[in-house]
Amino acid sequence: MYKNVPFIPLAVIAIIVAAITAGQALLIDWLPPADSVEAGRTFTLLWFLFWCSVVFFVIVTSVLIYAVWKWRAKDDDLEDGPPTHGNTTLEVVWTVIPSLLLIVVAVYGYIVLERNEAVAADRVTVDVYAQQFNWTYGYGDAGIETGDLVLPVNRQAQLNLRARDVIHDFWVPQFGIKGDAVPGITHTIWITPNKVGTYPVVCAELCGVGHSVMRSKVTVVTEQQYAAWLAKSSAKVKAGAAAATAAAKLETAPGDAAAGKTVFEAKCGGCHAELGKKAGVGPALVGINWSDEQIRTQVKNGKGAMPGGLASGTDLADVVAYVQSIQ
Ligand code: HEC
Ligand SMILES: [Cu+2]
Repeated sequence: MYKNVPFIPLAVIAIIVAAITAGQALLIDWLPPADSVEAGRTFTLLWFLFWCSVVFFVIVTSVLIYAVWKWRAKDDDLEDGPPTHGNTTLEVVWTVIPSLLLIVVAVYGYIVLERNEAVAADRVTVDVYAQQFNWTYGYGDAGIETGDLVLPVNRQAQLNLRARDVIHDFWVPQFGIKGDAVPGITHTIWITPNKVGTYPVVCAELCGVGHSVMRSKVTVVTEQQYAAWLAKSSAKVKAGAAAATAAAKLETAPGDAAAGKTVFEAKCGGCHAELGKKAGVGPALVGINWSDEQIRTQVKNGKGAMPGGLASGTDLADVVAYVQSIQ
């Protein structure tokens, strides 16, 4: 039955096609190194699909090339070809094999997805905020907000992706996982980095003129380094909050009008003439009848031609007391 099959020319063509195809696959670095557990699984699935495709591509292409070359019509041959009837065995074979393969691929793909999305109990949870054109990372419980992501190695990270304006896409090529950040939706992805190092975070969704520079980095560190970083950062957050509270306390404490007069001369007198009693660049401040809070806000934020931030802390409390003293 196989007497008429031209095995040798087919084999020669197949070897050439296979060499070209496999060469393309092996000589070019198509994928980044798989530096997360999930990337390992996904990339292996990808290569499995790829090599299955190579096998069928080589078979089909070899037969096609041979047939086109061997049975091409002569120049003066205008006849229709002889009628042929289908080959039932062949048709059954080429239906059954792809069907089986499809089932294998579906099951394999399902297993990879199931494992990649299995949530670990000891995972680290980070809120990722995307905004034209930067990334911010929030470590909820610790109150930390950073511009660069820090993750412990060999521990699952759950990233809750959110967008503050338009659609963005969180992508670390080496982690093999991508996730859209969509306004109004929290989209969750899970990544288990398994190698210490620094990787780029890329926005993979065209999000505006600054899209190409919407990058930050993720640093994967050891569990001890992570704990130390977390402790240090949250201490900094607490110190910052304490300092802000202390400063706010100073600002709102009852001020000293005499000391405020000195501050006023130095900081305000240039625009509010005669120590605020006459109009200059700014209006006269006598008889405005503002509350302390209103004056404080005016000095902190400024308005129109008056710049903000001219006084803070005790100076601010004192200057407010001075303005009240000339009412
Ligand atoms: C660069 C000039 C300039 C300096 C310096 C300046 N002011 Fe003013 N200030 C203005 C102008 C102009 C306005 C009017 C702003 C507006 O309403 O558009 C104003 C408005 C005010 C008002 C509100 C008065 C009203 O009736 O609207 C207060 C209170 C005031 N200044 C307090 C101060 C104090 C206190 C300082 C010093 C810490 C200060 N200003 C420094 C220019 C200045
Ligand atoms: Cu973006």
